Amino acid sequence: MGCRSSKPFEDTTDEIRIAVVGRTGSGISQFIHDATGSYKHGVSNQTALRPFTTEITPILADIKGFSPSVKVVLIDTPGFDFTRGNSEHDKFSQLAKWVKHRYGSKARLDGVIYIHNIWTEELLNRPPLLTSDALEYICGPNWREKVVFVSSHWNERVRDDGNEREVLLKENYWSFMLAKGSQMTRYEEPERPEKAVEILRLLVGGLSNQKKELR
Ligand SMILES: Nc1nc2c(ncn2[C@@H]2O[C@H](COP(=O)(O)OP(=O)(O)O)[C@@H](O)[C@H]2O)c(=O)[nH]1
Ligand SMILES: [Mg+2]
Repeated sequence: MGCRSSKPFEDTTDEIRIAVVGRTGSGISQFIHDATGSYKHGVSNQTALRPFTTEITPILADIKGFSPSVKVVLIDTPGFDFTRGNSEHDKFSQLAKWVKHRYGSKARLDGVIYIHNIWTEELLNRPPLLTSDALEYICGPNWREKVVFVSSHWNERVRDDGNEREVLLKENYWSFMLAKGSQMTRYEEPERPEKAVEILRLLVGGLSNQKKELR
């Protein structure tokens, strides 16, 4: 993928940092729990009414199937909530500030996993994601190649089978991102560690080698 062959990271840490973002309740913390096998306390109770994750939290994890030399940090984030006026852009800005504050001004994020509950309709009515100064600032100019859009909650099928919703997202909200190298996949139900790791692999791929070469 382009992001691995282009300009090296200014940040020479061998840690691979991936932020997980999305709307509250979409399954951000659940995904981190499933990928890491820990962090159960970070996942909200299904019946919780309020946002459960209120702080940006890095989780250093041994990912099953990854070499022990690959250090992955998954960054849990409070969800955005369009109805309360805090959009994805506000949250991306907070994330960018947090990354620079925590890891230093030259620090980079290696990837962003954007989780979306397939049954919530709001993204279908929102303007497509085209730009993000904040993500560009922390992921670099080819930031779009480092973003994976992951639809979740497929197992909560209500009316239709969800396929049409996915197509609409592909053709609208996410189309520009896909054209510029972002990826899109499903996380069909929680407690699927293998699938969660497969999604991480979409981002990690050859990245660990690139990081080592820089040392
Ligand atoms: N049915 C179903 N429940 C899920 C899925 N992903 C997460 N959940 C549940 O939804 C609730 C909210 O998940 P959580 O990860 O805490 O949400 P977030 O961190 O605010 O995005 C938890 O009870 C999860 O177990 C999914 O794909 N399907
Ligand atoms: Mg959470």
